[in-house]
Amino acid sequence: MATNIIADAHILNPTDPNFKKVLSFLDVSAKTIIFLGDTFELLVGNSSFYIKTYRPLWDKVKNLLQQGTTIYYFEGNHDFHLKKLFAKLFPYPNFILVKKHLLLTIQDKKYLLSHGDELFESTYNSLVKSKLFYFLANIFPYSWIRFIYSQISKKSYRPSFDPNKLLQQLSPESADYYILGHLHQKLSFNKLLALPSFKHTNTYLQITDTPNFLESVP
Ligand SMILES: [Mn+2]
Repeated sequence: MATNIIADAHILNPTDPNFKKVLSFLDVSAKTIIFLGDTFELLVGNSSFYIKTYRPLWDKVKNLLQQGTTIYYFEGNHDFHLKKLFAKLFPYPNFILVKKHLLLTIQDKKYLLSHGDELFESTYNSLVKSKLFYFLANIFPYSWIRFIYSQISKKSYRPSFDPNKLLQQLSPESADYYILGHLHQKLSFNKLLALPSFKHTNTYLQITDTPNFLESVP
């Protein structure tokens, strides 16, 4: 059975057509589902606003977890500090929150997965992912988070990159494939695979014995 991965869905709000696409993606049968970061345009901290707003998605994920699907949720640079929120929503051992990267073995091959933002130095990233901001994110009302976010997030889209350099940065961890999101661009370069943004392409990566890009969600 397959492992299905999406990256950069950037769900804006529950009326975003993209929200429905993510729900349909969850209908594709899989043993393991991986959200590889930036699933939401903004999901930071533990606000009950998120629980109400995205209820259909949480219900679907919960159902899958109860049926035995393994779900990994990688934090990106738009969705992070989610430990408390997800501990509340998904108290299941087969729900795994990943803050940076993870080495997974799938059908005897080693995959190093990361949203990818950790490979790019950014003051924005180190600031908002700091412990201080984690603390603030969990006590501030949602409207404050949104305001702060709008002030500091502007630079965080579509980084320019050199695939050789990325591979060099990743290579200390040995793997058969390195899988990233964040670049918003489909890339297949030696062992490096980057997912295009799900938001713009409806594309996901399916791993069976090898990884394959699948171009649409039913
Ligand atoms: Mn990103």
